[in-house]
Amino acid sequence: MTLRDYHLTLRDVSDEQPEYLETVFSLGNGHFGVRANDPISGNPITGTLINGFYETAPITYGEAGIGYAQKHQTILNLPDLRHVHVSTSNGHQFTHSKRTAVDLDLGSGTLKEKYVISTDQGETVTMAVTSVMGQGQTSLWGISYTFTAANYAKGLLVSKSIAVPAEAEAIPSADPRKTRMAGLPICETEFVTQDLQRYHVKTRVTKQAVTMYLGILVAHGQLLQQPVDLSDEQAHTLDYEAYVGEVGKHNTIDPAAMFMASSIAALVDDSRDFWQGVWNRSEVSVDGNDDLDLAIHYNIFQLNQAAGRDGRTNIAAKGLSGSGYEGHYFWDTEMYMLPYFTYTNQQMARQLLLYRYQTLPKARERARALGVDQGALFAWRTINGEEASAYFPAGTAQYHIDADIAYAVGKYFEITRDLDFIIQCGFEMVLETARFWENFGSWRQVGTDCRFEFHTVTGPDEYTALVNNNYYTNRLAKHNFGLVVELAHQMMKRSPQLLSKFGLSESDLDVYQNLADHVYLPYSNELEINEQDDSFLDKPRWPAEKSTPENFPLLLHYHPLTIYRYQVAKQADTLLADYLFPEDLSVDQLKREYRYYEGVTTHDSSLSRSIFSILAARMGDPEKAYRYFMDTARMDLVDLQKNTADGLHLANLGGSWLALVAGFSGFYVQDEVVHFANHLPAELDRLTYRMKIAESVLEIDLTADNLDVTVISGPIPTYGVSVNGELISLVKVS
Ligand code: IFM
Repeated sequence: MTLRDYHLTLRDVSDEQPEYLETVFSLGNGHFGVRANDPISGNPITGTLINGFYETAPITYGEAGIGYAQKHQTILNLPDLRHVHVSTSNGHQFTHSKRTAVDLDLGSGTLKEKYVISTDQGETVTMAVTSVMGQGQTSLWGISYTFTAANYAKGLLVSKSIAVPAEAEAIPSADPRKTRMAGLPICETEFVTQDLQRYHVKTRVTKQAVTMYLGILVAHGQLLQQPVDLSDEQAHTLDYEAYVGEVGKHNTIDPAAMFMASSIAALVDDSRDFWQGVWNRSEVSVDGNDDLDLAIHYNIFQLNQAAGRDGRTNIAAKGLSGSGYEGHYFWDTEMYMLPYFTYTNQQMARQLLLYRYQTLPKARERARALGVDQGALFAWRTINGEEASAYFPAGTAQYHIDADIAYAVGKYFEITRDLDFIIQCGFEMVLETARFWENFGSWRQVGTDCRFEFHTVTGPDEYTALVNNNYYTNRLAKHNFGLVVELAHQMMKRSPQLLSKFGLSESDLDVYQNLADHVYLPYSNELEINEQDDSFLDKPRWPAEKSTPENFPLLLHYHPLTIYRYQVAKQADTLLADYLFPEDLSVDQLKREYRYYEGVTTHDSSLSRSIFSILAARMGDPEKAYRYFMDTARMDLVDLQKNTADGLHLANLGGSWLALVAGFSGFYVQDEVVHFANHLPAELDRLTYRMKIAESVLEIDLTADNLDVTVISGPIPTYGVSVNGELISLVKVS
């Protein structure tokens, strides 16, 4: 597969609304993100977002309850680094600007934009802007402005300072997906030299601190000190670099010296190296629809921009592209985004799991707050590990997050066999979550059937809350129990003593196996499908008269109690479990379930369509799979959910990769066999992609009547590989 050149331009996006463009063309490097704000008009609300840099404030409840989450956590909007002041030599400010071209190079991570800028008096010049994130050195970001004459060709004065966020009033919104306004941080700006500004940001409550430096690298034609004459027909360029990170204490970095030794060109090289690594590991090529091909590259690009790489941060629901959902991490990571890393970049997958591990003490505290004296409950939405969801019916009640995390640990181990990680961190997470399930569930005798049940729970479908025996939750809890036993046996192969390190004996494993064997999974004999929960199928369907397009998304138009009383799903729920455990049901049952649940699902959540695409492919309806895939792959580029302005839908971006891999090429791993099946839709001529399993990089190549798997680097794998149900032998190509 040849690595091609991919660029996202203004032509490829659906909308020119500024906030939308800021999101779509945002840059990030896992540590911080810079929205593509217009450098002239700026934007008081959003500028720079640092992963995990947040403020807290008490949650004020009208009617509080024991164990409710106590504090909001909100990612902070930090100064806009892109802002630039431009004026004529006689003091006319350039305050109007129009973005005329944008080009995001997915191979080098470089964003190039063109603006026509003008004054109230009509003087006009053009401004070309190039910006790039440091990817090796993730504290760095660089920007370059080049001015050329249009109808104005005389003196131009340019200056730049870090634009402090305005004291914006909180804009009350009934949209729970939007962020709230956190208290502004304490900011101090100082000029170290004329060419170097330092900006200290300290949060008042969380006591986090960051130092931002902005330094000028190159100013051709002394634009900085005195007006430059544009009439000589030369372009005049100013290069700046910013440092965003902690300076002091343990970090002796000297940004001034670093800037001196640096250049925009060096940053572009550093960024290109990083992206070449990403594409080498995870290149995808979709022949037959160029828009889709570009979209999937864009999605992979944004996943890599968003993911915290340091083991202390994670992937926010909106990544670093916007402050929607307050910069919180959800189950989205483990179930939708992590798989891309688990199967292409295991080092990153490990870092993301490490973040969860370091929140385990808080998860234990949370379990205690819920009256459970053993085990751990991870927060539904959080930055620092504490629960930040103020609405428990669709927050803490989604305790499936515990089993989602355990599932992700299991998948990581299945592919890496990284037993050290399991011994050091992974097993503890799996065991502590299983202990929570053990204590939160209850035994019930029904006739001769003795079953372990979970009551008062919310599954992934947020339009159905506080029910009994949500199928997805129970299925994942069952898996969580089984995983304790499986991983314990793996550890015992290394040393039988390891069990006692976790306070376990072999008879405890029997207890977990027994729980796994008895978790109740609701099934409707009448419809011959898995039931979403004990009561879902008994409710009336959502009324037809409330189903016209202006009623959606339902969450913005109806009180939760209106929605909860109906048989209506926001997103894939039981079907999500079907996708995770393909061995559980026949294709016929899958078809029945799909037909049923598709009829009651609104897809108001961006986490839904990718799963419907995968399952349609698996059940032999590639046309439908393709239709859902189109929506999933291009969701933010066409602003399908109408809120891309608040940030990208990261879970969906991960889901679009899954739809290609787990859907069109039928990928799943079970019992040390990697399965593929050809479900390529007729609309596509060919799909090729790379993934890494254990130490081998595989290339998978599908056309209408063929599916090839080859090893392109690393050893021939020891695990089995099956294509369309038959085990094959792999060959290595050089
Ligand atoms: O985690 C999701 C949830 O499943 C649906 N609402 C939005 C959350 C954040 O993406």
